[in-house]
Amino acid sequence: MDYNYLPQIDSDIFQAIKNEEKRQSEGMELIASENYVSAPVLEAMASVLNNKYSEGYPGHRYYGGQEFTDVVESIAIERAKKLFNAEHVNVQPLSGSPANAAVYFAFLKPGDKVLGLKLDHGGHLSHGHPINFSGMLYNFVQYEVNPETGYIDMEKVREIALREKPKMIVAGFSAYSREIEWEKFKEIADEVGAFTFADIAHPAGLIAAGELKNPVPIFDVVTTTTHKTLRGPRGAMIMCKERFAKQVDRAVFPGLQGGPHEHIIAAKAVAFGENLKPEFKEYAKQVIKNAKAMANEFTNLGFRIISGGTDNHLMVVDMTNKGVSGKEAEVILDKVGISVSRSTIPNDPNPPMNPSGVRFGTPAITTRGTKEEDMKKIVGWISDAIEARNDDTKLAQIKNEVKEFCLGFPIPGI
Ligand code: DSN
Repeated sequence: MDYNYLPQIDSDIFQAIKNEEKRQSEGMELIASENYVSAPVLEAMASVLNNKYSEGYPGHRYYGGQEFTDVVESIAIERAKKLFNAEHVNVQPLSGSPANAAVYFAFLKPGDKVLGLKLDHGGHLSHGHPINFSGMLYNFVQYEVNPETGYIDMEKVREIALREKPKMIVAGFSAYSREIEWEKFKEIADEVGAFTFADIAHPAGLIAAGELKNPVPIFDVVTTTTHKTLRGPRGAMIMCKERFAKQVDRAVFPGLQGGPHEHIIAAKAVAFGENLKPEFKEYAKQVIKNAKAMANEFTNLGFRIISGGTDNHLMVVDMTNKGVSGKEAEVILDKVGISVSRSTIPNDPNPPMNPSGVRFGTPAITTRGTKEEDMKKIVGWISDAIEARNDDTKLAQIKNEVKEFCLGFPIPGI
C-alpha cells in the first residue's frame, strides 16, 4: 500500500505500520483466525465513508445525506444474502462478540437457559464462559467433546437438551477441527422447542465457498466475523430467517450499537464480491487441502492432534508429549518467525494462560499461495524449533529459512 501523507505527518505511526508490514512479509502466519485482505478491501476501509454517521438502516436513517451509504450497505446485504442463501442479513455488527451479544439480546431475557460448547473443548468466550457477559447474563449449560474421539458427542448434547430444556442452543467454535452436524442440532432444538444459533466465525469462508455444510438455511440465526476465512475487514454480520429480521435489527440498533461503520461495511461488500468469484472457491478448497496435509505431517512427526485430524482450516495440537506447554511452544515459534496461538485442549489440566495445546490454521498461508507440499516444510520447521528450543544458533538458522520461504510468497495488499 502506498502512503502519501502519513510519512510526513506522523512518522511514529507510519514507522510502526511499515514495521508491521515487514513482520507480516517475513513471518509465517499460522493463527487460525487471521488472514490477509486484498488491496481493494484495504482501500474501501481507508475511504471517506469513515466520515459519515448513518444510524438506522438503508431507507430508514436518522441523519441526512445517506444516498451513498444506502448504496454501500444495500450492496453488502445483497451479496451476503447470495453468499449464504440467507433470508435477512444485518451487516452492522462491529465484531464477533457484539454480534453474538445482539443475538442473545434479540432472542433471550437475562437468566434464560442456553446450551453452548465449553471453551476448553473448542467453544468461544461468548458462548457462555463465566467470565464473559454471556455467562454472567444468561444461564449457560455447557456441552463437551467426547474425550476419546475429540468429536462433539451429539447423543450427549441431546441428553443435556432434554434434561435442561434450554431456550436456545448455540453451535459454533473457535478451536474445533471437525464439521458441525447442523441438522442434528436442529433436530434436538426442535425436540425441546429451542432457538438455533450458529456462530460460524471460523469456517464462514469455507461454508460460503460450498466446501463445508451451510447452517444458514437450517438455523434461526447465524453470526460470523468477516475477517477470518471470509478474508474481509475486521467486523461481523448476523443472518437470520425473515421472521426474526425486525428483532435482530432492533437489537443491533438501537439496542446495542450507535452509528454503523460504513467504511468497514463498504470493505465487507468488496470482500463479499471477491467471495462470490470462482477463485475464492479454489482458495477455500486449498485451505482445507493444506490443513489436511499439515495435520498428516504433524501426525507423522509424532504430534497428537485433537480428534486425530481436521475437516476444516484448523487443528489443535497437544504439546504435552513434546515436553513443552502451549505457551512455551508459542514463544519458541515466535523466535523463528512463526505466529501461532496457544490453545486449551479438552479437559486441559492447565489454565488458559498456559494451556497444553497450540492451534494452527492455514487461511493466511494459503492466501499467500502455498500448497500441500509446502506444509511438510512448515511442520518440519515447527518440529525442529521445538526440539532445538535451547539452541539459539539453530533457532536463528530456522528463522532465516522461514524468512526466505515467506519472501517467496508475497502478501496481497502489501
Ligand atoms: N479471537 C478469535 C480466535 O482467534 O478464534 C475468536 O474470537
